Formats: sequence, structure tokens, C-alpha cells
Amino acid sequence: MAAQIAEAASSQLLPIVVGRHSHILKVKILMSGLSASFRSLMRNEMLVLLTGVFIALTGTGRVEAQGFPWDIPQTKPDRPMSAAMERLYSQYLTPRPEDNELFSSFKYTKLEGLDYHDGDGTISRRDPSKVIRENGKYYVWYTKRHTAVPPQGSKSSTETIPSTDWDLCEIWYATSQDGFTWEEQGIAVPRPPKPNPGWRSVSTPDILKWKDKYYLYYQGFLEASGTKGDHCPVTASYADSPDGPWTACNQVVVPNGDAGEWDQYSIHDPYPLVYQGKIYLYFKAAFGDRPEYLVAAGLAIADNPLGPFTKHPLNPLFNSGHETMLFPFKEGIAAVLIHNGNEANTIQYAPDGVNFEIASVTTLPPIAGGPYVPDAFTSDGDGRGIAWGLSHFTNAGTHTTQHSTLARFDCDLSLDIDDPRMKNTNVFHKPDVFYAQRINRKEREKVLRSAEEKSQSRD
Ligand code: AAL
Repeated sequence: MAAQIAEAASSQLLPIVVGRHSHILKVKILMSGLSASFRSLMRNEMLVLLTGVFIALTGTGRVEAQGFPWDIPQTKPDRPMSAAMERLYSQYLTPRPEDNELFSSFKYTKLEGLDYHDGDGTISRRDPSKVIRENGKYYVWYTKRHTAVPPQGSKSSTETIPSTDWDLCEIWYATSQDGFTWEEQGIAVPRPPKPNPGWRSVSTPDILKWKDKYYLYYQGFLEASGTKGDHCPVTASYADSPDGPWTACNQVVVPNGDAGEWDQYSIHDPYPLVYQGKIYLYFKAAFGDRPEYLVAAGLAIADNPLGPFTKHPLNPLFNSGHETMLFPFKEGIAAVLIHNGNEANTIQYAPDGVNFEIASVTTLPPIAGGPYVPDAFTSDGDGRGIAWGLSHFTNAGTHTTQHSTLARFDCDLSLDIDDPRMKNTNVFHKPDVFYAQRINRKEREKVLRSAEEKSQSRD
């Protein structure tokens, strides 16, 4: 019965509701003349009627929630949204980081096979290059310091006493079958004789494969780091095989910027990729007066590995990060930024390799990451991403045994794997990790003093 009435109501009474004000009066007059039982029957029927109208109008019978939907819309809903929800749909590949191909957490493994002389600070390995696979094995190049004593600062540095952990260094290389156990193969690039760039130290290498030849780009120090600053240009060596022999070009390949420019003093962490058929060499520079300097990264482009390199007119392309690692991703370039700057610990993406936007925020990204990038030199516009690589820890020793060690990181920033374990936004740290960031005695006294002063000014 109720259904027929509802059906009838929805088709019949709609006009009534629309013009309801005038008709209601008429209905009320009508009902006052009828018997009590009939009036209650009519009331029930009217209720059913109105329910029917309501169902007709809304079709669900359920109260339509006006708030943001529980079921996360995968595409941008057509409704007014807060800045954060607008951003969720305009800035990120997917609303949930777990589905975001450009979000990953990171896991770390100690390497086997490399000796650090019981961590006494005389042997240090740091700033690994990208890992490449040749001749059925993995190759990596890195800064190696083997000095009689650990770094002593620029004032105490000599021909044999290093100023910093990357002073008086050479570039060595190691190979691996599985990426976990590495065998050091020997020196790739020694320090050249004075006055060639790098006579004081060669460090922070990265690898390019171009037309079946190999090129190593690295920082070429012409003075002990820290003398005036961490100042150096970039130079390069080349070889027909990843096992060398390497020939130094003994030229500055990526020069410092002009006086007054952001990269006038340091060109660090040269990082070549092949993109759109050219050599895209990203690099870092620290600028602004110390200690409040800013660290950013820029780009220099060339058609020939030994240059000329043209700095991109929009440099810097990043406003944060330190040793930034990059890799082709889809038609663009993605980057993982670590400490320094407002956008520290972000993963970023530029569909054109130039204009980077934040794609996600992460924790514990690899320091000085050297990822294994199978398509680093293919430039096919279909970048597949990365899943592992090497990185370093520069605080492996103590104050008196300062040295760095290499480590392996694993992640899921790859379009070809789907590893939910790596899509974890909630990385738990033991309390001691937080307590390790404790305030020292002086800071504590300062905190107590200012609290005291505040309470006195309040009283
Ligand atoms: C690294 C790199 C460069 C700097 C120094 C050694 O992390 O950024 O190489 O010069 O620190």
C-alpha cells in the first residue's frame, strides 16, 4: 500500500509541494471536518506521502552527508576544498602516499667486503657515484681517503694531514655481484700533478656512459677544503672500460659561476644523466654568507661529455637538499632531497627536467645517494625509477676517528615494482634516536634562564 501511495505521491504531489503554501491551507480546512480515526489515518498516509516526496527528491532515503566523503575520491571532487585538500589532488600523483609511485620510505643495509682499518679514521669511503651494471656486475666509484691521521681542519692541514674527510682523496671503485657484498678493485683516478684541477684532492665522483665510452666527473680541489671554503670546480676523466685505465682531461669541465653568482665558489656533487638526447649534469652549490648559507642545486647541459657545458638560465632549480640524487621518471626527472632548506626530505618531480615540484615528503632519505639507475643513459622518455643504491654515513667515527662508510639503501620509487613495505609514512624510531638529539648542558641552562626571566616578567 505504502509503495503505491509513494509511487502516486512522487508523480502526483510534486506540483503540490512546489506550490505548497497555497494548497496547505486548503488541506487543513478540509481535515478539520473529518472523524478522529480517519484524521489519524490521513496523518499516517500524509507521513507516508511526504516520505515518498522526500525519497522522490533525494532517491536514497539516506541523509546526504554534506561533509567531505569518507570514501577517498581518487580524483579531485567537484566541491569547495581547503588549500590542503586542493593540494592533495593538484600536487601529488595519488591522494594516498601508499599508492604514490613517487613516495617511498627507505631501508638500510651495512655493506660487506670493505675494510675501514677498525674505524680508526685513517680510511674513509664516501659520496658514492650512481651504480651501473656492466660485464654482468655492478660498479660504483667513490671518494677514498687513506691518510695517516683523521681530518684535522684546514688550519692544521699539511701535505699529508687532511683538512676535511674529503681532502687528500682519490677516486676508487668497487664491484659487486649482488649489491650487498662489494670488492674494492683499486684506484680509478689519482690526484693529478700540480697545478691541474684536483692536485690537492679529487672527490665526489659520478659516472656517465656516452656512446660506449665512460666519463667520471668529480670535484677537483686546488686548495685544502676549508681554506677559504669548500671551493672547487668540476673536472673529468674518461675511459673505454669501467675498469679503466682513466685519462684525466686536466681541464675545468663545469666552471664556477661568475663573481657574485650563486655558484661562484663551489660546483659540488656533479650528477650526469642523459635526457632528451643531451647530457644533463645536475650539481650542488652552497651560497650566501656562512653560517646561514643556503644549499641548492642547478643544471648544466652539453652535447659533448667534455663540454662546453651551458648553465641553465633558471638555475638554481632546487631551493633545498644537499647531495641530491636524481633519476629519469616517466617523461621527466625525479629527485630525492635530503637535509638543508625548506624542502629538505622531499621527493620532487619535473616533467621537463627543469621545473621541480614536491611529489611527496619522506623520512631518512639516503645521504649522498648513488642509486642504481638502469636507464640513466638511455633518454627514452620512459624513465622506470629506482629501487636501490649506495649512500654514505659521514659520522661513522668519533670526533677523533672521523671517517665515512658506504651503505646500501632499498626503496620503491620504481614503476616496475610494487613493494608496500617501502610505502611506509610511519617509520618508528627508538626513543634513543630522539634522545640522541638532546640539548646539551649550556642549552639547558639557557632554556631554564629564559623560563626564569619570563616568569619574573609575568609576576
Ligand atoms: C659532500 C659533497 C661534496 C662536498 C663535501 C664532499 O657531501 O656535498 O663533496 O664538497 O661534502
